[in-house]
Amino acid sequence: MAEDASGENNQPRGYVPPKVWTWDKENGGQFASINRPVSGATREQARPVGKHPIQLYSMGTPNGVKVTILLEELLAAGHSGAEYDAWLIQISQGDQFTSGFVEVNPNSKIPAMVDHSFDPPVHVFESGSILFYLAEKFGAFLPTEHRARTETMNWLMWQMGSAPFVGGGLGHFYAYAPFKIEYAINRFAMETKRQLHVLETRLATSEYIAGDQYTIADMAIWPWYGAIMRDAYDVQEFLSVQDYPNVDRWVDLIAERPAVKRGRMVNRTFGTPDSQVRERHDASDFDTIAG
Ligand SMILES: N[C@@H](CCC(=O)N[C@@H](CS)C(=O)NCC(=O)O)C(=O)O
Repeated sequence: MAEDASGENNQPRGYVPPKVWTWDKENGGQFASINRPVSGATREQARPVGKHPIQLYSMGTPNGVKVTILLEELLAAGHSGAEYDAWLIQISQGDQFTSGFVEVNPNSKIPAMVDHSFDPPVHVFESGSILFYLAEKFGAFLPTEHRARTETMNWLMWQMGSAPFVGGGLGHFYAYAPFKIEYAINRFAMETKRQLHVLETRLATSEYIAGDQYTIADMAIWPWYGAIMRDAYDVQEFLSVQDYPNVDRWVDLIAERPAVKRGRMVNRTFGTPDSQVRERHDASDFDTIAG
């Protein structure tokens, strides 16, 4: 750590990190009140279980939508075993800290999934792991040919490692932090633009992320970078997103898919009422909302 005993150059001015950090106050940022420096359940509550083997516990954020897009794509491709119940986990109300959720994901983040077609049921957490699990289970959206499969996994892992700089970095400091910190915003704006340029370069020579096939890599990357290109954090002008025409082309290409349109609606808690299927237990739940 750079030394500045007086804290004169720090923000806020005069702040010097103590020798040992203690949890003595909330940081004031949006969502601050639900976070704690320890893991584990804060209240006893069993998870609901519906009629299908696949039980999803999630919310319609970019990380949640990755999985509902894949499930809807699997169903559209005729994999009827991918029928699922999607239960809403309201993270602003701390549902991710209920005992039933923590049993599945000790990290208390959506999405989490349980596959009841095994005894005992299989617990799956981390969106990338869920995408890989389902793609393997149904033999879909993950190429079997060595190079194409490796390329898909490269980009899937790229997304898992990169998007936290966008959401937890730029999104947090540009939109959610209680005050604007130039240093933090510059650092994460630079990184987000660098990542968009990585995608721009790739998509200049490739129709989809991993090559000429639509894969779980597209499903992982689109919810985050599609949102950054279109409406997330009100940051589009700030980032000059018009500088990424190939990303723009690909964002529309994915957005037009009927299964993507359905997947985006599941566990959604914002937007117009007719865009929200808060819980999904049957394909007809989309008709109810449309009607
Ligand atoms: N790496 C995880 C990230 C999941 C994640 O950050 N989920 C957020 C919503 S998008 C969450 O559950 N936040 C609740 C909390 O932080 O308490 C994944 O991809 O599954």
